Amino acid sequence: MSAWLEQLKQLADAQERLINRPNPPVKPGNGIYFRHEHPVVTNEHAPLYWRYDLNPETNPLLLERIGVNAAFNPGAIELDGKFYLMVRVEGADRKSFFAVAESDSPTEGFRFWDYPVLLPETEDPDINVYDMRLVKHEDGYIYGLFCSERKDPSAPMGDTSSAVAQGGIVRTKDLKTWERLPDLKTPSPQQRNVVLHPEFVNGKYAFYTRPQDGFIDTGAGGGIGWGLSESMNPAVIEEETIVDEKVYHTIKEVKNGQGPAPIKTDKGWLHIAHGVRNTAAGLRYVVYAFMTDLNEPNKVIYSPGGHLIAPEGIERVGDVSNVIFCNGVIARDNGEVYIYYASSDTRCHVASTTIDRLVDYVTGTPSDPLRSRACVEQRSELIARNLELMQRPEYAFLKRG
Ligand code: M1P
Repeated sequence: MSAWLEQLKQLADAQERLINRPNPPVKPGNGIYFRHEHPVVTNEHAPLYWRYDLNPETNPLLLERIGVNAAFNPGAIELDGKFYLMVRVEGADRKSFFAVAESDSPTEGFRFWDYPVLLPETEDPDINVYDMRLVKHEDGYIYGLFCSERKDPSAPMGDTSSAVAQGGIVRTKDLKTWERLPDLKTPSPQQRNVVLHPEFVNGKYAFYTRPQDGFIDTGAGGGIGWGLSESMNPAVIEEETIVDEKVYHTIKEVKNGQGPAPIKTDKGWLHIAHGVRNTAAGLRYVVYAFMTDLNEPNKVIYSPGGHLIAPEGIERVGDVSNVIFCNGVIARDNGEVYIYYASSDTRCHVASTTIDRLVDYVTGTPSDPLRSRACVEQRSELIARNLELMQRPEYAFLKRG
């Protein structure tokens, strides 16, 4: 074997080890979910044939030609017993695109399909696309709701950063052939984190939105919004109301956004969302959960205080540090739930749990009492009940302060 092929084989072997490594849950966890030991997809999972010219005549030094910077914020879906992640892949050139990674297991072995998704464009082409939510709707289609970003046409000369975000929509039956629909129209000047509710509501398509005045700042907008549309082609929301608002001194003080489509449970619609607060080190993104009424999916009935998942260890560091973001979940018929989340806009992880555990978490966790003293009172009530229980001999192994 030539030295060139030898070097290529080394790259291929390293990638196979990465893709095939077991990814066990990290025990004992917190009872709500288990994180898994390794990221499920990273930029290193991108096939070598996406990145290298594999012809020794045109690439005699075996250089990486078109690099992949990151793989994060995946949408997720299970189809016929296989698990699919619609990964936001970001090239070294900063442009994001979508690519499907597939596995027989929900927690390991994800491998990208041969080609990334060649997303159809509208008449006004997207400059950047990201964060696709995959939603199996009762109308029979799988919808992909994503953020479409374009340069702000009203930006003053020299402003090369201002952008406009809108809710892009595609649909498919097989994740292979995609039909592009017009971008969602709402009363808000910008939209991100748009998600389709999986069922009709009053015979209409129902959307979770995130109205925002600016590209980063939500301004007077913000909160997880809600609106109905007669059709998906085009999808038009005349009236937007707020389902879950941003609140001072909480994990969603600056902004929040719906994650994947909510999961239907016996107790209500279970939502996974992200909340953002500001710190001296910049924005901090965490994932939280809440539940809405089965008949009125825009009415919050349970709102546990605090985060469900916050960045830990390596998750804290990346291109946009201190970020946990989730737009993909798989809830299986057997009650297992896989939460796919990304850390710091860099890599994809999975946490495993069950519907029962998440419902117990959402319905049994007290809501944020919004004041330090009230939080201490809330915690002290739990402590008092526990200290009583700890008098029992079977709790003798628990030490007191
Ligand atoms: O960089 C953190 C996240 O920022 C945006 O989320 P939001 O719209 O709530 O601010 C998105 O661009 C998301 O992709 C990104 O992970």
